[in-house]
Amino acid sequence: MGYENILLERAGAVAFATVNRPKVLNALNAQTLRELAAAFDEVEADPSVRCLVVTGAGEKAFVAGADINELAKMQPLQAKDLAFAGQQVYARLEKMTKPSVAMIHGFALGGGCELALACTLRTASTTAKLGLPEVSLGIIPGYGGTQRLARIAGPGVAREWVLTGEMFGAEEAHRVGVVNRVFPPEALREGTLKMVETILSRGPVAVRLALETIRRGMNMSQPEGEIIESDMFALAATTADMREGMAAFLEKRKPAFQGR
Ligand code: CO8
Repeated sequence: MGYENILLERAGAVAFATVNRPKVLNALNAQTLRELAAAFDEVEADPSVRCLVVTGAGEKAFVAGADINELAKMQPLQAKDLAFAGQQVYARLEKMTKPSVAMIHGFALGGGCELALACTLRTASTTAKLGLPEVSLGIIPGYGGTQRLARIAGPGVAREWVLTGEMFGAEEAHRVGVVNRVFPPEALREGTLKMVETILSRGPVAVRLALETIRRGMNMSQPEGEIIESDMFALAATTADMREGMAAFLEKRKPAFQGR
């Protein structure tokens, strides 16, 4: 598919999906959300891609939220449909079999913060500002933010962020566990890619199984989650990657994983 509002680029095993509407701080209108959904499908279907980095174009913003020009016109049932449609797009991202990293510089607000929360991991530059300012507009987060923030950082943090609508700097977001790693602006890309390279150097099947196990376990009790874990552990034990990983350790060499 041809994209107008996003850029989808590949560099080796890493794909970059960049929201590209810098004049409106990469605000997400309906078309941009549709394009993101198509990009997630494309990345998932491409066996040469093993990790997705999501980011925003321009100096000022990752994504400053849903496009308020569109939101301002919505009626209640339309609002429900819009929220539901966006939730499906973000669920698509979250359920990908490949890890995703939100690389955040500048503003990540509202639907933009929620986009970052739907990624597997988040890196940020020291200049990043994150938040869920929806209550300032008389609405609440509608792209999964109330649910994901509470799961990632706990209900106390979710209540603080959602009820105050304030913006939080990268260091604070890191302190409460929303952001995994913080870098100076000039080192954000390199630092993010270094983390990605580390993940890519591990057993590919193991990474995929671990990702799925954590995601599925988030929505069930611990004993149920541990059943998934032992099943996935057994599946990992059937792989050539497991034999290679253990042989490499015992032979004191680097593993050459084949992803099977
Ligand atoms: N939507 C539309 N346009 C936007 C948005 C946005 N979210 N954010 C910024 N813009 C536009 C501005 O209107 C401005 O356009 P113009 O140049 O034509 O006036 C341009 O981007 C630059 O922005 P500013 O001049 O405002 O830049 P500042 O540096 O002064 O301020 C801020 C930056 C603080 C980020 C400010 O732009 C701002 O507060 N933006 C809105 C942030 C916000 O409230 N985001 C949440 C939106 S609601 C949401 O995301 C809900 C998600 C769930 C929806 C579920 C159902 C549909």
